[in-house]
Amino acid sequence: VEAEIPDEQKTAWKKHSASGFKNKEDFESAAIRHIETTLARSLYNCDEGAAYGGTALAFRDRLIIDWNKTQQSHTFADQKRVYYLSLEFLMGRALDNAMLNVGLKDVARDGLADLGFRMEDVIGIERDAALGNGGLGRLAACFLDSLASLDYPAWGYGLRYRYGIFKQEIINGYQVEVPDYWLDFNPWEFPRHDVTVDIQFYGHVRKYNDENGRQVSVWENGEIVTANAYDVPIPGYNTPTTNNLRLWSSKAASGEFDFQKFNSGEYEQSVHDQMRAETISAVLYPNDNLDRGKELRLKQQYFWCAASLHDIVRRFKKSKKAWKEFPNQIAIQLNDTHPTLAIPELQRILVDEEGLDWDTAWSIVVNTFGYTNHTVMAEALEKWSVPLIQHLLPRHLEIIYEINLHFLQYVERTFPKDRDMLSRVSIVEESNPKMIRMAFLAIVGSHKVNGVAELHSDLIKTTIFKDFVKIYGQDKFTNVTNGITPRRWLHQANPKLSELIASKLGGYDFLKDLTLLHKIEAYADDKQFRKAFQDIKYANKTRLANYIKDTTGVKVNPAALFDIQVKRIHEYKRQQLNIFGVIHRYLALKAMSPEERKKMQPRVSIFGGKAAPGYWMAKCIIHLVNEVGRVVNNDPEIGDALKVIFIEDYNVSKCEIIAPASDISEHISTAGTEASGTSNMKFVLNGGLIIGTCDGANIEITREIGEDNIFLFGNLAEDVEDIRHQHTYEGVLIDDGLQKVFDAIHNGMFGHSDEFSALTNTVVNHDHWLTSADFEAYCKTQDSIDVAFKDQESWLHKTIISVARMGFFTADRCIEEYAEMIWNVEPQKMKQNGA
Ligand code: CR6
Repeated sequence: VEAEIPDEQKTAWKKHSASGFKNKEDFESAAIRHIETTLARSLYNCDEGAAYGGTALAFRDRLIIDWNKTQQSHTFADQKRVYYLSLEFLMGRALDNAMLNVGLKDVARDGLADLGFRMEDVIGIERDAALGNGGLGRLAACFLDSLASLDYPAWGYGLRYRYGIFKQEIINGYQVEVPDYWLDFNPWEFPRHDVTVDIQFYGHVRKYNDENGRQVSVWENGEIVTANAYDVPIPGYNTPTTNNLRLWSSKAASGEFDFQKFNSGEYEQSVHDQMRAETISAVLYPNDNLDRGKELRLKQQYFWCAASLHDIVRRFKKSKKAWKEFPNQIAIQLNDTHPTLAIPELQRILVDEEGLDWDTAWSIVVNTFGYTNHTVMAEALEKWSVPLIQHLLPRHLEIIYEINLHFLQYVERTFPKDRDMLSRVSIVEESNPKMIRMAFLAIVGSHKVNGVAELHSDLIKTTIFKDFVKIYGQDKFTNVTNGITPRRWLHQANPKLSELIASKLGGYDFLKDLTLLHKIEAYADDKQFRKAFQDIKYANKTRLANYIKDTTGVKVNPAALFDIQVKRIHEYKRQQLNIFGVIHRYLALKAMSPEERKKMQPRVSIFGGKAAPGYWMAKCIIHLVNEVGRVVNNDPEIGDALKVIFIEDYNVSKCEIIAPASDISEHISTAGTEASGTSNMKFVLNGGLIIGTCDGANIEITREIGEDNIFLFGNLAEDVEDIRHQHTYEGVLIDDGLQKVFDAIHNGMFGHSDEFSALTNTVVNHDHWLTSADFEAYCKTQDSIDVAFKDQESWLHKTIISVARMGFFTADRCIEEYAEMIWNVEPQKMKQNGA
């Protein structure tokens, strides 16, 4: 292609070809140009918002230059690419990350200072890109950062929701949801009006025999919606590699905006059609670990899968390679079962549109896909009703049935004596209505299935997917323990700690090889290092204390023990255990003499997290936390001994302030329910310790950092089922301490007790989440934390050792494991000049 371009053209082009700024002067010139022209502001009306806009646009220009070079280089190299399909990408803010990854934050800081702005204020203007619910979406964002940082040729594919996760307001102690219209000004996306895909829904399947007598299926007469691409550049750290996150937005197909109707006065109807099409990508479903089976959600899933696959296939076809090369060129990872329709969709493209025979097509499909499972909880496992799929995607339903038929025939041949096996593993559940089990379809259509922490990966093999291990063997199932990007979660969120580590390690190499952290273990007993480490923690706690003062009006003492639980509110995550424990502590403090109280370790209990709008119990928990805070924080007897804070609207950018400020963080899910958890990793990496159950990645964190450095408690996963059985047959035994907490609630200590009866009743009636069974151990462990915290020297020793041993939990390690075990892809390094 290059040879075809005349030299004069090349010269003219190269003379003016954009190059990114590298110094302060050029940054200022780029920012001011954008402020004056793109934003139409001047010296006299440039506020912080405009300063942010100019800075962001200057950096976007830089990223786009590297983005173009990366895409060119990947196309020329013509090697295998990874596509990460995720309905959620919880990116948070982009500016700080972009500045750090391209290594120009200091340049921008100086430039902004010249223009009269403080870097922190400018960064604070940006709205979070909150296109996710919790861990699953944030994991996808961390993976994109690692893929780019390690130079893997990789794209993310997602939906461009007009509304991300709702904004949470707390009004009179209750959660109120407010829409998050985040696209007002988003300099980080590039609309690609030329990249569109028409997506079909509904319609019917027509069959005929072609000239060779082969039966052909055509899916026709459906409703068409157009998918429009928006590209978000993903810069790697300290590398020119800049990958792409492609988000699809829905709009009415141009042919569909019916000019007939328009002209004949049915203007309203034609606008209505337009709006209906746009509804598909309008909102992110706000449920975490819960499947609700809504038709619009299925439409979202197909719309996004079909658009992404069309794009991937289009790119592959340009290479003119044979179809059997498809899995050697392309790896597609399914982030949970949300993109499972990509499996029958690729089969449909290969068989119906490209004319491959079923078996050839199917082997391409299976070798292309990998599936990551993120939960064992029944209520989160996706199922779609057969009548719904029949209506919306008639051809896909046929294909799913045929996939199932081939699969069941294989199972029958392999296990001729086990009749029950067939109904247990069938992709179609014989219920009324019949349901498609998406996880089963995902397993059958993928060559590898992985869980996200060791315990979780073991559990899926022994519980929900047990039969599939028998059918396919152990090798199809594997584990990739989750990780986090140290760029955002150490360097960006905790620059002072990053700097301290770099000062001992002789540079920032650890940000790309986190195992290098082990070298700071040598400083765990170094007086000066300890002092510096402690001062950083104190400064981070002060920063959070100031934030709390500004947003809630409550003054907390940074010298107190900061005990933090921030994550989605969910019964299985057991914020109720935490708040009942807080009440228990409050009652104990009230029963003491002032002298005794003075001797107690002061504590600030901090909560944060959103409840799904339809999740009543989770909302009750939020309300109780706020009511307890109201009472405790205003109790003059208590003073600094205990404060209870609920941080409103927890999100990624708030986590960046919160994670560096913990002494203790809580990861206390009922054993066997939290697949991995990733905030546990963020807190320890930032010099905090954990109170936790033997669940998810807590177990591996313990193995890495040592049992002495974590506060574990509670029943084990293997005993949970037995205890639940006991509850059913013998009733729930309510712990004495917990009973006192319930009495206080019932006596109205925290307002109208009716408001909380659902919360206490569920413990008394079933206690499915073992709140009572684990209560005593939880409180005792909290007491032991008070004692341990008093010995600050030993506490510092524990925290430093823990940081030093967190190397394993980098998302870079995850990506390398996926690349080797599942994708079989290699990095593609560009030269520093991007050639
Ligand atoms: N809710 C798990 O619950 C895990 C993440 C990412 C979750 C959590 O333990 O760390 O995925 N599962 O693997 C789902 O979303 C289904 C989550 O974030």
